[in-house]
Amino acid sequence: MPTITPLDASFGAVVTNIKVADMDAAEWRAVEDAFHEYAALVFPDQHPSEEEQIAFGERFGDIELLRPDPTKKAVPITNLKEDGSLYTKDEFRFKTLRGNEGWHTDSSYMPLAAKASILSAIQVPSKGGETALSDMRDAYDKLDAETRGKIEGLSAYHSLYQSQAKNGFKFKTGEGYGYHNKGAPLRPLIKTHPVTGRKSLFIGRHAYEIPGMPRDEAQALLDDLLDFAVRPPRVYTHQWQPGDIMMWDNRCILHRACPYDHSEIRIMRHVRVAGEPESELVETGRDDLADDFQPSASNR
Ligand SMILES: O=C(O)CCC(=O)C(=O)O
Ligand SMILES: [Fe+2]
Repeated sequence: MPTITPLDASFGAVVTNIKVADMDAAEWRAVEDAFHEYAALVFPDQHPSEEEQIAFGERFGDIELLRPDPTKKAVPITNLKEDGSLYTKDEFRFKTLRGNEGWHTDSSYMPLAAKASILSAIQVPSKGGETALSDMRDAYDKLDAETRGKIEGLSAYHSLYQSQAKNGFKFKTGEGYGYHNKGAPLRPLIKTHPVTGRKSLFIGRHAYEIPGMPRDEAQALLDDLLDFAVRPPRVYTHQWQPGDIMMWDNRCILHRACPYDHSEIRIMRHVRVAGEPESELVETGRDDLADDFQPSASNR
């Protein structure tokens, strides 16, 4: 049976004495229970093949198909191009990688947000390039009563066009991955976990506008919440070794990639488990994208 060792944080555990590619029913039950309890799990020294990582993901639910190749269930998150060169700063994929360095939760800007993300390390730089996670359950628990009262019942629009534009990476017309042209998803700031019933803050870089509140006031509130949330003991920063797997529950954990020297190669593999429609599918609202976030003929 797996050995489950809690991290020195409000969440997360390291799981050893198990191969995720080869679990019996009892081991799988222990892993799934640990996922719900700890919300993030680290599995050192797994070296999964692409098929094994996908199969592990499929134990948790349907796999979300992602750009750049929506026929693939696993995507490389890497600065290495197929021709062996590295992405340079004007390229679209480079901007996606830099965007990942802001705290976020996956696919919150799509109508169906993600349930879990499973990342494995294939090649890591000599320093930097960690992945940091933060526990939004503990963040919610520790909010002062005034803030809690203030955000009760509020929702925010989530948009990737907006979060990338704010980083100076404005989409070009026809470019991009997201949903905003059909209306941004509107998601409550306080989320109740569909399995555990625990409440958490549902924020991050894609959240940007709160109906009924001036845009700058909403942004200031979201910034303050994020600043409060991503602090110890709610943060864990994973220093990757090739072969590690780390997974997190996107319904209650924020994550971000940490910077590294872009002249070094970093190759990760990502498998994303789709949210269950009962809990992660929301109506897309009628939000209008502000002019400074609109796609344009050229990016700046
Ligand atoms: O590259 C990383 O460390 C994290 C990338 C990311 O945002 C993700 O896997 O969803
Ligand atoms: Fe991500």
